[in-house]
Amino acid sequence: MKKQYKRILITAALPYANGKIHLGHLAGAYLPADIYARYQRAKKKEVVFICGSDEHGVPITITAENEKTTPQKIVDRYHELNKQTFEKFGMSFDNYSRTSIPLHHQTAQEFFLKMYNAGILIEKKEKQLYDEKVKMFLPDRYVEGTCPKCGAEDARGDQCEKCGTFLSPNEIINPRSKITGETPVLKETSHWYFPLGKYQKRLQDYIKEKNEEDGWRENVLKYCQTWFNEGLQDRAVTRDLQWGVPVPIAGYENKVLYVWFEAVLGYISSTKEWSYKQNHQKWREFWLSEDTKYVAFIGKDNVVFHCIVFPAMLMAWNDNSEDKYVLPTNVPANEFLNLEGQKFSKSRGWGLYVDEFLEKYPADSLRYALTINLPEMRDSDFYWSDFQARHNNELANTLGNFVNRTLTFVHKNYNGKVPAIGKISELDENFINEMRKAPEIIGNLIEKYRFRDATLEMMNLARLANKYFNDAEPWKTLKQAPDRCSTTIYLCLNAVKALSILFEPVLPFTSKKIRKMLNLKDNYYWDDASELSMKSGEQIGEIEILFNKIENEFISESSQLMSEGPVMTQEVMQKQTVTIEEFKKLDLRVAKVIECEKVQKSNKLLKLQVKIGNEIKQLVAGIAQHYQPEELVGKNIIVVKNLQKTSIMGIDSEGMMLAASDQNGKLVYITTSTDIEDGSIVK
Ligand code: B3M
Ligand code: ZN
Repeated sequence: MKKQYKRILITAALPYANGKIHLGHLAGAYLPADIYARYQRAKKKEVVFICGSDEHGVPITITAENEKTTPQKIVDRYHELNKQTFEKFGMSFDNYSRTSIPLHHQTAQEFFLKMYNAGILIEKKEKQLYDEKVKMFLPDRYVEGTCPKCGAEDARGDQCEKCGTFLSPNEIINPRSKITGETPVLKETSHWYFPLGKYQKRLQDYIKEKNEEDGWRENVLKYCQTWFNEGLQDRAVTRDLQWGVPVPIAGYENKVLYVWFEAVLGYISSTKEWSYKQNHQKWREFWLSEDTKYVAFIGKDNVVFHCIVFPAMLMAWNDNSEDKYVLPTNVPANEFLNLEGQKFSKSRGWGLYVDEFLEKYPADSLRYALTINLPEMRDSDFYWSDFQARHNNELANTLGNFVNRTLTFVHKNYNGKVPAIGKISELDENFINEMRKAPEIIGNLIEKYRFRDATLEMMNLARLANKYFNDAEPWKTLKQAPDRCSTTIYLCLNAVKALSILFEPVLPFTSKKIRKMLNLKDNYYWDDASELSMKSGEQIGEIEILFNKIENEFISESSQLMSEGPVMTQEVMQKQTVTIEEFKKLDLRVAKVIECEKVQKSNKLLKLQVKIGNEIKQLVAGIAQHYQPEELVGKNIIVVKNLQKTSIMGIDSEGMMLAASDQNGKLVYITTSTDIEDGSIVK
């Protein structure tokens, strides 16, 4: 028997406030969490949906050092920015907090002290890496070097990005200080450890029980099993750092709590903040009750912290307190979203920032394209061409078209009033049945965290509705059989209403527009989607176009931005150090432009034929706003000759020309100071 819960607590991973939100973040944790929250609200469940900025830890201080500013400035900037981006994207958080607030510090310290006073924590003296130049210990990402597992040369002290292995700085081979590049020395320090191993059996039982109850994802279970197989180890919960939550005991004045120890507690402090803002104590009902279903949405890289570390911390608290915290009922972690076949990577400058994306395209189109393609079982990809096709063929041509043709028909032939329902034919009956079933089918998929499939079903209903409209041919029956016609249109209007409800979790902005067009309130119940509840004789609202087509040219220019270096490189961003071997992989050459012309239908692109020694190559470059084609002919430029071939607006590009923006924003090509023969190697 499925347990019946009184309320639902939903959390989404707290993003580090050291950078902007990109598409990978959305697909990992935020979009699924929002769909789930919106659906549960429509089911009239008592829901609280919690998030906030993770403002501590080495990722923040390193960003501050790179940008020569303070951690406070960094977190202030990104907290605001990310909060606004989430709003524009339609995230319906009940509270978006930050871990730098005093309430969070208190909450985290209270947890630490509870464990400390109960004698759970163990103090250990040990040698850790230390940078003598800046007189500082080097925890986590302050160390870089060779990965002991896969040999990658740029592994970070906390994790190797290449093979995903979690590491500790002492395991890194040939360690370097991230601050000075120097080889660190070993120096003694002391820290408090949480004995995770002691909880292993209970954690395994806990996951087994919750999996039986709520069906955990296979991939999540697999990650946990790997940890259990290796045997859980003691984990340090303090760090030699200045930035963070101070360790509240004597002798530890210069240390802070490990960011992962306190960040997960940010869910609790953010819920408290939500409560206190409204003068109630509801956070207690949500967190300290067995009647709460707690669902924690995260990306796969955070599984161990949410399925193992956090539950163990809550167990430790619960063993020593009257107040007992609820443990996650499920942790539906997603795999990664890649971009055009490559991993998102801040350090490599490959990614798409959400705020920049939303300046060009509607949030709902992005929500739809991402949801239909969520990495629920395995990694998936965002492709521009897919985004365009989803928007044009599904949102505009299927959903938008059905809503538009129905409402236009009502305005034109029924004075904008809901017509009456007459006798039901077999065709009508079948359509009514499909509408009846949809809320439950879609709802069940959402309850099972299968958001892709749920969205397919939503769009199927829109397809079916279009087919019904076609088969019923109201434009013919209008004169020949008016009663048939009004029944058809009455049912279509109910289908439009159903779609406004069922699509709302994925397309909240569109749903709102549809409801306005129908003159309906935004407050509804999910199951109303299956009722024929439109009232005959009532006036509907004005028609608005839901989705304008995205033209090829527009999308090509967006993807052009990426193929020349993604949108995110416009930001001041510290690029990762490369080795000389890595640099040598680039085949940079002097090339002579022999032909140059504008790319048709684009105002940004030029097509060039360049001569590199005895080879001719074709390049497409985004510099049409900066040069007339004839200005480039005969010039020597520098090109990356061995760049993977790509197609831009259907034209092959076999390399890349180098250019730099001047102080006026003009993109100028790079050349040599004397006229060198084309084909010469640039080194
Ligand atoms: N800030 C890591 C991340 O942004 C971390 C999540 C914290 S959840 C409590 O991926
Ligand atoms: Zn590795």
